[in-house]
Order: sequence, then C-alpha cells, then structure tokens
Amino acid sequence: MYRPLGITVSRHIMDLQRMHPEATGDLSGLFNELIVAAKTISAEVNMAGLADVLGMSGKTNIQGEEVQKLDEFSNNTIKKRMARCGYVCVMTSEEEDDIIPVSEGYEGKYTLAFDPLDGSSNIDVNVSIGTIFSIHRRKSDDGEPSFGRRSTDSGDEWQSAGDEGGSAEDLLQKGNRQVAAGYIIYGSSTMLVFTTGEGVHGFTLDPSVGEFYLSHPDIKIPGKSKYFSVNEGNYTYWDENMRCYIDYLKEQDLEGGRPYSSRYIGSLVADFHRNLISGGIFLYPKDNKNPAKPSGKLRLLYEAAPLAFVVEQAGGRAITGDGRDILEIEPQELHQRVPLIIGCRYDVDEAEDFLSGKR
Ligand code: AHM
Ligand code: MG
Repeated sequence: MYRPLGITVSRHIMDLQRMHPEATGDLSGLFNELIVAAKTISAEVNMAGLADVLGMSGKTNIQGEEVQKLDEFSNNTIKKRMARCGYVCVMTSEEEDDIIPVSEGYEGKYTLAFDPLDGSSNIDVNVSIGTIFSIHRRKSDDGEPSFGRRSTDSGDEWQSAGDEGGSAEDLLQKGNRQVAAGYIIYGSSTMLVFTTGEGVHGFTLDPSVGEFYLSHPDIKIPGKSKYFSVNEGNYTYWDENMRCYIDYLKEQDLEGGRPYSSRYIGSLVADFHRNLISGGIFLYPKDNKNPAKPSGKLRLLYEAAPLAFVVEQAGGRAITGDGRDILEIEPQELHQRVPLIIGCRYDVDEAEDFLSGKR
C-alpha cells in the first residue's frame, strides 16, 4: 500500500491551521465533514458495478428499500453532513434548482457549492467520476480569520455575521474570493485534491484503513503540454476561431511539439486531473449546438470556478475564451454556464490568442 509520507489529510489540515494562529478551526471542521462524505460516496461508487449482481439496482433493493441513484445518493450524503455541521450557512448543488438551506441553529460562516457526482453518465461504463466543491465565506461574515486565502477584492461589503441562514447572494461570489476548492476523483484509486490558496495537494485514500494520505504534495502543472482534451464531435458547432485552434494543434510542427495527442474521457474531473498531473489543455467552448446553452455546458460555481482556483494555484490558467478569466466572473445565477478553457499556462495563452482572433 502506498503511504509515502504517512501524512493524513486531517494532519495536513491541522498543520495548515497551525500556520494561522488566528484561525478558528471552522474551515478545518468543514473539511473534516466533507472528507467523511467523500469516503461514504467512494464506498458507494465502488459498489456500483456490483449493484446488478447483488440485485440492488432498480427501484428497490432486496430489503424492499428504495435504492437511490448514485448522483442522488452523493447529493444527499453531502447535504445531510453539511446541514448540521455548523460551519456552512447555505449550499448549492448541481442536483438542485434552489439554494439548500442548513438546519436552523447550525448556520456557519461558509458557503458550499458542489457538483456531487460529475460525469455520472459514465458510472455504468466504469469510467472515473468525481465530486467538485467550492467554499466561500458568506458575504455577511465579519471576516473572522481562518486559514484559506483571503480575498484580494476590497472587503467593504463584509458585515457582521448573524445567526441567519445564508442566501443566494452569499453563493454568488467571484471565484477569486474562494477560500478553498477542490475535487475527489473516484478512479483506480480515490483521491482528494484541494487548495486553500497555499498550493495544491493531493491525497490518496487507503481503503484498508479509511484514511487519505498525502501522495502528491505541492502539485505543479507542466508549463506546456502535448495533449488536448475536447469533444471534437462538436467541431461543426464551433466558431471559426475555435476550429482554427484545434486544426493548428493537429498540424505537424515537430519543433513546436505538434501535432498534439488527443485525450478526452468526457468526465470533467478525470480529464482535468490527468491534465493537472501530466499536462494538457481542456476545452469546453461556447458553441451553437443548443441555443438554450450559448455559453457552453459547464457550470461556473461548482465546475469551472473551483477547478480554475486549483489550476491557478498549480501554475496553470483558466479562461472563457471571450476575454475573461474564470476567477474574475461575477456570477449572476446559481447554475450559470460558462465556456471553459483550462490547463497549462502556455497552452491556455495560445488558445486565447486564437479564440480572440489574434492568430
Ligand atoms: P454532468 O454534470 O451532467 O455530468 O455533465 C458534465 C460533464 C463533464 O464531466 C464533462 O466534461 C462534460 O459533461 C462532457 O460533455 P460532452 O459529453 O458534451 O462532451
Ligand atoms: Mg457536472
């Protein structure tokens, strides 16, 4: 079993907290709850392939209980853990239209946006899937310190914290105000990768003891890559600039390291994770496939923004391709979609030049 440094995620979080003597411990508490949720989901995901064999698929299991779909299960697991943990005031999830309030009397100072099981259409074919999360301080927090990056914006809208639940306003904050973000990937092993603004660290779950161990300290994405990840089936729906960029990546230029190889799983966390570790650029650009989704497919609050925070902390970059950095976008609605171009800095810069028509 792989336990290179023997540092558990709980110890790592306590070490981070210790570096900030002013911290109250709330963010550490929140993380600990999230980690329990992640282990619960991981155990369930690992059983997914056995569901049919054990007669657990369909509407009811052998005990006659209703069986939840994995994405519902993941959503409920996170919701229930967080609603009474005392560290969160409001949540939003890809699975729910409206904000998710927490239990009365348990209102904390953070907000949580999450995609409980991204790529869940891949469950049946045993492809890696993941949970993505993004944590902000509520707008009405008094700024009580804890570890986690403080905003670089002016803090003038921060007011004194009350004991009331949070609102959509608290969730609709720019990515550059995140205090922490990351994902759990349920793959050949389960990994937790996150940042609190002090680098990106990866932890691998040892299922035999139920602990996440630090396996990838201070992850840095390569500066330039030779892989691109995009759903090329959408080529016909892209604008001319986007087509030119992908054509360019496929041209032969041995000195420039082209053609690039293509790697696309169709499961964001898995595609992102591979690119983070091995280098690559992932693109889900705007297209004209569906007039109802002119901004592409992926969601700002719980897909694009958290991964953008992670990639920037690892030395990479994330943009929309229409002149905006993902972390700079002021969200207008909970389930807002954005085009996402994310990965190695050199490649994202180059994509930006193509998409803006400079090249
Ligand atoms: P989901 O949130 O409904 O699971 O959809 C998001 C997924 C991402 O994981 C992935 O990057 C993308 O959709 C793939 O979309 P497509 O099948 O259009 O290439
Ligand atoms: Mg999703």
